[in-house]
Amino acid sequence: MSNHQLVNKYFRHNKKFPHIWCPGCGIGIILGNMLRAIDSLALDKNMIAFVSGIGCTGRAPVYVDFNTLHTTHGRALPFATGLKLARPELKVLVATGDGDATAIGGNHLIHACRRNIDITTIIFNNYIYGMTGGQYSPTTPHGDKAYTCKLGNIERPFNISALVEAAGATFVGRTTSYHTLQMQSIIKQAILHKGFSVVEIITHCPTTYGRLNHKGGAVEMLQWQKETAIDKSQAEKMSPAELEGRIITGILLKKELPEFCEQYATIIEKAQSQTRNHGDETESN
Ligand SMILES: Cc1ncc(C[n+]2csc(CCOP(=O)(O)OP(=O)(O)O)c2C)c(N)n1
Ligand code: SF4
Repeated sequence: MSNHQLVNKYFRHNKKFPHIWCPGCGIGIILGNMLRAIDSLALDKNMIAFVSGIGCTGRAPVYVDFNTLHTTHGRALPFATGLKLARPELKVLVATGDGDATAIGGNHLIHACRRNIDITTIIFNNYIYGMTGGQYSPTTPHGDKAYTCKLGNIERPFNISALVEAAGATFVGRTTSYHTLQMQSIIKQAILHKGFSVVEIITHCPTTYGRLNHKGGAVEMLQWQKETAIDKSQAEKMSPAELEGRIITGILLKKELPEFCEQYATIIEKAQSQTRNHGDETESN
């Protein structure tokens, strides 16, 4: 599909543009490739619900023509959980920044993982709070600068993919905004996975993180992603020392476990049959 066709088919181009993102921001690259993944799966737009919290990333659903929910900071997953339970036939997708997902929303993230609810969560990890001007987030690398740690971050960052795996996610993928074909492929497989799937995408915020850490502009930051990422299949042959500072990409985990909405449906059935049996007993007495 050409870019022109993609815009006409999926964007609310007549209503919601211009968008708020800075020139060179990685968020648009991710959104475009997410739409390409969805298009290649030939999913019905009306059967998709796209949910977000707040942040530059949180604006993504505003611009696209799905069922969309732009909610409160850190709370995309509780909204998405309620929606999925009420309408399990919908494909529910979540877009969330690293701050939204792992700081204010961290508790919701780990519990969604543990429940294995059939939601695909795409975490746009740009290592900083973009929207509010560059405060550090739980993924800001140790020693790097943000406006709230101008002399260098003394906290150790979360490894998002390891965190969600430990919390019980049944599909975990990681890629970068440079690796667009890999990104499409991982997002497709995450959407098709039955259970809680997380795709962590390392992306660039040239305006705050890039500027403060002298990373250059968007081109240099993409170049860094290209040089730093290493596919899982190659990484498996390397030593921990060789992997120091590298971003391991690919599908990091995929396993089948009972899904939350399906289990919830069996509980509803049990409760209803108990009520019916109890009613029968009462009538026969
Ligand atoms: C309850 C609440 N606390 C704080 C804020 C302010 N706030 C808005 S976006 C944001 C952080 C955004 O960073 P991130 O989630 O990493 O997304 P990005 O903007 O980088 O895409 C914060 C702290 C808010 N809107 N609501
Ligand atoms: S502040 Fe950063 S994350 Fe937000 S739109 Fe600008 S470049 Fe993108």
